[in-house]
Amino acid sequence: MELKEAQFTKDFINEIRATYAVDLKDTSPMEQYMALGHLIKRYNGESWTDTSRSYRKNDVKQVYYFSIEFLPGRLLQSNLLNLGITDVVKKGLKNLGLNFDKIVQAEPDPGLGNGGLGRLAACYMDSMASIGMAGNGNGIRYRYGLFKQVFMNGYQVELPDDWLRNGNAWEVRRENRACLVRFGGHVWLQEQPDGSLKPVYDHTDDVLAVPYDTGIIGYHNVVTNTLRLWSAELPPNEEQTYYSQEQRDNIDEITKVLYPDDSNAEGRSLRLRQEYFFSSAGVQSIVRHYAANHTSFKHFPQKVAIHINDTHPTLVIPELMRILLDEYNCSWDLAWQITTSTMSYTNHTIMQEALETWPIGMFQGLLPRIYQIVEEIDRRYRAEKTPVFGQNIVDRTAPLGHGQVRMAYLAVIGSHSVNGVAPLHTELLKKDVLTDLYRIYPEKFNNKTNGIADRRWLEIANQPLTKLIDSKIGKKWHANPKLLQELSAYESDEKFLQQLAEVKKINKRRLADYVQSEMGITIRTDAIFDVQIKRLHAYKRQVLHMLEIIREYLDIKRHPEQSFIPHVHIFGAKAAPSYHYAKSVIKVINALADLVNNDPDIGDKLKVVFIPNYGVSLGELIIPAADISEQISTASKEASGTSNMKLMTNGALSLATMDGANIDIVRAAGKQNEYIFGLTANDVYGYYRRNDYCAKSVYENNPELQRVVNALITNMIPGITTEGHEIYDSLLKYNDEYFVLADYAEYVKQQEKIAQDFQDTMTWQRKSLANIAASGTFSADYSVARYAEDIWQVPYNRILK
Ligand code: GFP
Repeated sequence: MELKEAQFTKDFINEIRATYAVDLKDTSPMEQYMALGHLIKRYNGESWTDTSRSYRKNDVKQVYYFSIEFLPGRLLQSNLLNLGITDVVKKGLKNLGLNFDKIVQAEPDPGLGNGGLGRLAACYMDSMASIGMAGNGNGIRYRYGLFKQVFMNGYQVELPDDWLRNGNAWEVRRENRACLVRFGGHVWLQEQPDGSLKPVYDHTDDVLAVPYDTGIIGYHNVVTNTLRLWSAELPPNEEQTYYSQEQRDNIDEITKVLYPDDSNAEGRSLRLRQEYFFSSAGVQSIVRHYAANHTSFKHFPQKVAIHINDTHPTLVIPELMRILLDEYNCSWDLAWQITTSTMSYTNHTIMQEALETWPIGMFQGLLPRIYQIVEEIDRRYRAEKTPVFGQNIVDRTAPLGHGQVRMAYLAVIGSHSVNGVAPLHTELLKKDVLTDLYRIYPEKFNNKTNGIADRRWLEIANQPLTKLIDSKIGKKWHANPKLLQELSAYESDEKFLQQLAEVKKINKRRLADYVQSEMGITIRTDAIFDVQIKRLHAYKRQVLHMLEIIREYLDIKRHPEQSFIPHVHIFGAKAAPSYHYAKSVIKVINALADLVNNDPDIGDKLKVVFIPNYGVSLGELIIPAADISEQISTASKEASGTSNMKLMTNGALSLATMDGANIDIVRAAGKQNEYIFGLTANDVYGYYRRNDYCAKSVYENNPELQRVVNALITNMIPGITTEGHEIYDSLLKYNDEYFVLADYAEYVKQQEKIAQDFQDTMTWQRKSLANIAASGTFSADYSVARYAEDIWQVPYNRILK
């Protein structure tokens, strides 16, 4: 958009006065941020209105991306960037004597997700708008985001994340679009005069779903899509119904807090209510919008695509069936044909724990009408498929089985497309996790490799690198990130490689300053910054990284005279509150950090930094500073990974197993530019087949490994007791479920190679450049373009091949 500095400063001062009734000099950064947010929202109002109007007027097919998590990160900078007004606003604020960075920091970072799943959804929202595609998000407006993580005595403590305390500058509450969602009660089918059956509901608990919309601004293209987050409230009280405190609390808790754990059984009924709540509200609003402009539902799938991001929103399938059957009198066959043509599903994990199932009793009690529909889907599925595929396979795959509603199976059966998120993952879905359903519906399965919002991870997070790249290849790559490939031409340009090294230094300095001021730890910027940032989970193997730190520590202690390339190990990770083992890992790493960082024999050769409260904003600080990207999951377990892509695009070299999208990164950037080690997925499956993995014998045959692992149970690491034993036992007593010991020796070898190679700056920077240049292919712009072409069948404007 066009904006003159004088106009901006005038508008900004007026906004401050109108909102806070004070002079600029008396405002806090939070107030300045809020005023700026309101102003930008107002500037963009016309384009948001125009986008919605044009979708309606041209009857454009729209995608609705349903996700129980969205991790959008702070929006101020990305909105300025996408509107093309960053410089004017920065200059204007500077001339008013304000500190732009402080204003940026004042924005709360909405933690409406646990990890990669939620961040992917947010990257896709940005890219859908940026390639000019009609793509909307549907999710939950959690009153409290994922907990704020602090460490007390090295233990993770969870504090509430009150992100809405000062209001939310970007959202619009749309009470006039609210709808009712029904839970519980009784339902029966009553015969109508025309012979049809209609459900009659009795004693239901109704909840009002109120949407809050946030405009998702496209990159330099005047498109603004909508992210719609639903909030649960008391229904309008026309009959003066009395609500007890318990009833109020029951409604309130539906959208109170992000369910922070996908591995335990607690709060499962609440989780199911959350899932139906936003699925139902979202589908109701889509159908209402469609019905306002069309008389027949026959062509619904030509106008609407609904995407199920992981199993959580699977109930959009029976919910759309319910609306078509009960409210629009469609026949079952027509409703089913419409529903399956509209729905598509992405699976994000092969971990059994995340394939949701619900006990039938609980499901039926909470959602009686939806259960009837799922039962009928199940009955028809069995009737149709048993004669062709036989009883066994159908029993194994039907939506209902073993007393459970099986969400992943329902999602596959009710969708026309099922995709994994990296080639290996999709293959494993076909061969293992969903293999029976693949036999029945081979045509539904396809791969869509994940992608990232490059512009956030480079242009916002890494401005020094962006400037350097622009100075060489211009700015066209901002809209078409594959053009980063043009950087390859500079691989022998020593001056450029030197500049690349300087950029990395600047980013490392920025992170080092943060670590100094927030954690009181001094780290040297000429050390290797070795970064592992992701959810804490046993399969992601933070423990392997921990063992490496112990090894380096013991090495320096035993050979203090030997030269040692300084190494800083940087972690960012939250553990689900009830995931005991993950919390023990955090405690041990923190205890190890205390030991290492304060040992005078170690000095500044080795440092360990576990930065608390990892999230999108901290990612923006850490990623540009990384030399090494730790992607060390047990092969076959990480569906794709996306931090691997963000780190690559910022010039980090991957220390990685051949898992998820690491494989594709290696293919794109060249194996010689990464550090690859460990078992392959085939090796892991071989162990499963033969059942012959013996962690103990690996341990017994490697004296160095013994020393390292034993450190967990001797008193070497002060301040830990049971935690060290717990990890030790997981490795030896319980036979190392994630093959940490099997991969240890090769991992160490690669770490030693890294230390060696790091000393040759030119060669290192050449490898780093190869990663940056090859990273454009992992832009989410291309990923969503592939979804648009192959799955959703929706048009988009920007040409992307
Ligand atoms: C999950 C998977 C990752 C995958 C993302 C997005 O993320 O491999 O990249 O979903 O598809 F595990 P996490 O919740 O584990 O971060």
